[in-house]
Amino acid sequence: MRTWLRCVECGRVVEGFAYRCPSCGGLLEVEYDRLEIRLERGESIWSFSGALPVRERVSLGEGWTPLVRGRSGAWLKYEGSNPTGSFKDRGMAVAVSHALDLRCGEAVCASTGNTAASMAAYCARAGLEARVIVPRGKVAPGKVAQLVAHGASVEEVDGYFDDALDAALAAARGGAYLMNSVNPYRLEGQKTLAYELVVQLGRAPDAVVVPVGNAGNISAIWKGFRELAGLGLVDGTPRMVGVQAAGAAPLVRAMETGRLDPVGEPETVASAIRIGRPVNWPKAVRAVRESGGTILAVSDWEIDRARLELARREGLFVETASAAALAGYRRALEEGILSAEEEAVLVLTGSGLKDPEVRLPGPRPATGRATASRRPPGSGPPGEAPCPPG
Ligand code: AN7
Repeated sequence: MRTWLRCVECGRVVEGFAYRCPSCGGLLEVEYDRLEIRLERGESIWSFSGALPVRERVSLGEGWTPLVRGRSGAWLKYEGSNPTGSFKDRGMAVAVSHALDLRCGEAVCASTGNTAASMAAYCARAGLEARVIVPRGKVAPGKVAQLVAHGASVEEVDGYFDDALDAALAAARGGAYLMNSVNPYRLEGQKTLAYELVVQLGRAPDAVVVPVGNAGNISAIWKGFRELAGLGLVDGTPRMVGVQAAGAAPLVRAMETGRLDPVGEPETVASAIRIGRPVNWPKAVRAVRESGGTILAVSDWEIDRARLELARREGLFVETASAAALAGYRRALEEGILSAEEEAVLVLTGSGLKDPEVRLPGPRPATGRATASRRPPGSGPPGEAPCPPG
């Protein structure tokens, strides 16, 4: 298999490794002369090695996570059962393998927690130095414990994820291998979620609903479906529905304007997606447009409530950001963006054990329901009680 990088903005082909297009600074994407995607069950993402651009194969058994039919009617893809408890392991297995291919000894990332936890574990496994940069006081405690346990060196910056990313980019210019999702190799690992869904369902779903922070995952999953469609392995492709927290939702406007106005001080209880300047926004906008999907913003109240609903009605304890998928699905049904007849998959991106503070939301605040009057009777969440009935 031969691979190269192509700029998603100007189309320039880049041989060798880069994080950005040398001509225009655009994001890069991995391309292949020949993709081989074996649509059958496997033990890890490496069952798709014919579509992964590396020689080394570092693995902790990532991927092949459960797909559970929810009582809500939607399918629940539970990424919390990856080795470090989030979807990041798919990408990290490939990116750490690539770092080994390149003989890099040190990896760096900025993170709201999960990228760092995953990187720390995979670097421990592969014998690489792990250096993580996180926003001070804004990382869930389970993720901090993972960093300490796996022996990563941790640097805290005052500010937000976006400030930490600037510091990580500087470290990468100094020669460290950058594990953030601006790295196109990492996203190759994450595209395997699309392949898995097609194996698990026997077809592509009608919609995939994904919590969005830096917008790498929604872009990666869409690339997976595009590849399957290009090979004639699926009949149709799903609409990609991204969900942001209302206090950190720059992509909602970017979809309309075609440019990104960063949110300077992003605020949300969903610390994993508290990101004001999503680096992959051009890829995400393309994924949503090509797929006929949308980006929604949901309130913190809706996220907290969805998290409880997942725990109490579905039996799945997910981290706060992951609950945005269900909150967004509910909103999409309310607004008529999706119908209950459509087959939707909610990507539950991480485990609740990382983020053990459980908030019991009170009555819906007046500002928490932008579309109350438009909700058809009976289509919304069950009742307005603080906790959904069990
Ligand atoms: C649970 O770990 O950005 O849109 O630094 O941890 O691909 O960024 C985490 C992101 C969703 C959003 N759900 O994914 C990080 C980080 C969970 C997450 C997202 C994250 P992207």
